[in-house]
Amino acid sequence: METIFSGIQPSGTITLGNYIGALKQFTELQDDYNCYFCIVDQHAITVPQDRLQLRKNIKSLAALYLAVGIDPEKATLFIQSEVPAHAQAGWMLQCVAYIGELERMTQFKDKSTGKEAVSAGLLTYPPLMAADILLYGTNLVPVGEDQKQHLELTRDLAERFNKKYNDIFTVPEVRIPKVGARVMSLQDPLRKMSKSDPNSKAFITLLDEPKQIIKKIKSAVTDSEGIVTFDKENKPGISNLLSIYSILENKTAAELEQQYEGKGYGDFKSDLAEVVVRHLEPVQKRYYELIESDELDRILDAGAEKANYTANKMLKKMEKAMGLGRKR
Ligand code: ATP
Ligand code: LTN
Repeated sequence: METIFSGIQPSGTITLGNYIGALKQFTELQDDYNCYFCIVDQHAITVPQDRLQLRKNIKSLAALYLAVGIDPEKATLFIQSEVPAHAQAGWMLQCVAYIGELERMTQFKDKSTGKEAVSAGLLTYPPLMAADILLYGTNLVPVGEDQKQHLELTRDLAERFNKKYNDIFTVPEVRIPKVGARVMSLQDPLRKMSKSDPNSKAFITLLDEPKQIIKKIKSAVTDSEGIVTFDKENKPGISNLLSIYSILENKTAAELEQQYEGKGYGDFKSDLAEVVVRHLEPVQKRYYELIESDELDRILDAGAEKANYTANKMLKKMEKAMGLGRKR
């Protein structure tokens, strides 16, 4: 069986964007691959986090992974900081990466522009991500569109290491969904929906209450034309809402355009809100059962044990290839 690895930052409650771009793929792939799904808390601290909130977000993200359908019998679910090999391998890969290529990463540019203090970790984020992936001999990495560039860098680092030291890494492929790879902000449809957006009206989280969902969708920015058609260039707002609807209900944009012919944005938005609420209802029910139970800790303990075992084997190979430590 081939191996899959992917990670999500516990930097807030996950959004419909994370679900559609990433998590939905995870649940579809877990039957056919040996899967590792990670809560990348060390990546989250590349920008300031509140300690207590971070703790809460980590547990909450673990419960959400399970609530959307990740099965711990099939996939390994674990917390990055509980597998020290990630940080160790991340350091080694920092020494393989060039500053110039890290500075070219658009996520770095987006998150650092205009900030007074930018952590060094924000710059060296991608080698840690590469470590996450390469430690498990990963073949495939399911992510949203925004991570494509990081994946290309991961492949470059793997190839560079293999050539320079020893041929130990599998060079992973990226898997980006055909539709929904980039769900846009509800307030600015030219920017991606992001769970750490300071404006909470810009995103819908998987834990939003029906009333909030209805309000956020109603106030989503569209255009003044009032015709429900898919035109990403000229009508990015309504096109984004159409994409969300289309993915959740498994209908094409053309089918939806037909369904809403002659109707305005008001009708379309209230139906979309109903669709979102209906999809999230069972997820939230399962989430609140899990978050109160001991089951979650048991699953994360077992996940960390399994991940440590696999990751340490690759870490030893990396150390040997680079000549670290003593000969054993
Ligand atoms: P942050 O706001 O803290 O940067 P984020 O919401 O961008 O977080 P991540 O934790 O960085 O989310 O990403 C988790 C996964 O969700 C990744 O695979 C990423 O590509 C995907 N993803 C994030 N935002 C979107 C989006 N708007 N549309 C589709 N996929 C997305
Ligand atoms: N960089 C990703 C999160 C992430 C990840 C990973 C994704 C960290 N490590 C390994 C896939 C594989 C992000 O910001 N979305």
